Amino acid sequence: MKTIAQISTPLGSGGIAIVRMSGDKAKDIAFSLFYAKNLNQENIEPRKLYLGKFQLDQATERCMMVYFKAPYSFTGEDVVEFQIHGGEFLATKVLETLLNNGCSLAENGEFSKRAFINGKMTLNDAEAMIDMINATSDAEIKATSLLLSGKFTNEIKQIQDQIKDCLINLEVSIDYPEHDDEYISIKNIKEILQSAKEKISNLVKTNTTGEKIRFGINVAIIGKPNVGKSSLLNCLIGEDRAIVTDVKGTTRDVLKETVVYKGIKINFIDTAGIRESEDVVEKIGIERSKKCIEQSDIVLCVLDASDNLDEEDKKLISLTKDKKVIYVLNKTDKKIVLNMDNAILVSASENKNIDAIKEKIIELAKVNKLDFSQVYITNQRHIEILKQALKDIDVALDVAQTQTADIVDLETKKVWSTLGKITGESETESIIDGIFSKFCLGK
Ligand SMILES: Nc1nc2c(ncn2[C@@H]2O[C@H](COP(=O)(O)OP(=O)(O)OP(=O)(O)O)[C@@H](O)[C@H]2O)c(=O)[nH]1
Ligand SMILES: [Mg+2]
Repeated sequence: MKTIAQISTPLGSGGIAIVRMSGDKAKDIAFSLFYAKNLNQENIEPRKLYLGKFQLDQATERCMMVYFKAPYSFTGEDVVEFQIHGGEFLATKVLETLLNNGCSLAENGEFSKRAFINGKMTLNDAEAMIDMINATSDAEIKATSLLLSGKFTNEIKQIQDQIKDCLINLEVSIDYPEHDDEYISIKNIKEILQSAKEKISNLVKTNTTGEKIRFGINVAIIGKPNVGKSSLLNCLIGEDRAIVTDVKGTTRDVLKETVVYKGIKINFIDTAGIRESEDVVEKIGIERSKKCIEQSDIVLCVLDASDNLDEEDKKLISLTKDKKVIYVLNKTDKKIVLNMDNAILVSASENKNIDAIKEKIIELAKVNKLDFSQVYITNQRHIEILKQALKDIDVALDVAQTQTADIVDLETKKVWSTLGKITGESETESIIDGIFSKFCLGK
């Protein structure tokens, strides 16, 4: 395979930049360009940093070099990394020099793809790594690191192995009926498929939480005009983001802002105040607010604590009757008139009791006591595969009731290969390419 090279650190200025090579010729190319006193191809020790000079066209760059000997490297091939002075131009120059001396430019994720091909990581590891790189909250990192630890893959692999064992028995009973009993083999397959169905269904259920970990909890802030929704949003995100005025109908469009609270992402959506309106723009905003209610996980229904509930408030409350709702009584710095059980009393203008809202949100979304010793499915591809596996299992169970062994064999194999799209045991070229193309350059 050709020797590839790329800059592995983000482009831009920094303390150091790393340019990496992987492939059979990595060491040869490195020694044709890098010079360190008393160092040669024979006496270089792997995983040790050497200080030396890298020969550029017109100049030399003083830098460090490290060599990883195959198969003990990230890609499983010979790898050489140069740690050079940070700077986009310099890093590009070093890369150019490597390309002029026998390297090919690595595509997105090509280092990781090679690691996969050489058995250094499973497909799942690769995906977990992408998620880790893109993670934006503690919970996401924790859930993803469990994926990287292989716990999830192992669970799936176990199911796959059990299915494989049964399939082997079944095939033996088809080919050598005198050896194994077909009836018993099919009975075993049914049992294994039933237990797989249960395990996979439980994994699928974790996705509700997994999605919240990954994308955040969507919280719509709704209420009549002027109750202080935008003021509340600004307090919740700790920034003056939304326009606040005493004019009713200030907010015309939805505004989404994300905060991380106790490691969990919460997406707050400020909406237009809901009321009967003739104003065309405001009307559109109100329609959007209603849609927001439907799409949110939780609704913050904001009411004015200094005023009694009127018809509009009551209408609003009935709009949210099928949702998880938190009632927030705002403006408690004024004389409090409104009294409501289970409501949270706050004052946006005095920034009072705001965290109580966030606390209630993570409690209602059931993410306040996450158990990170269990797997949460946070990856969309995984969830789709698991759902497909459940469908395949149902078909296989169905044919196991009525059909002959060879058909049972065929349908059960499908379950096995579907699960293989997670463990990498039956993957096709296109899945692999799809996954690795999501990686950044030099990874
Ligand atoms: N006294 C008091 N006034 C507040 C409080 N919160 C908001 N206000 C005031 O109420 C008025 C309306 O505030 P906004 O945050 O714009 O209200 P809104 O619900 O977003 O209004 P629309 O976007 O028009 O629907 C402003 O004059 C705020 O200063 C509060 O806690 N106490
Ligand atoms: Mg507003």
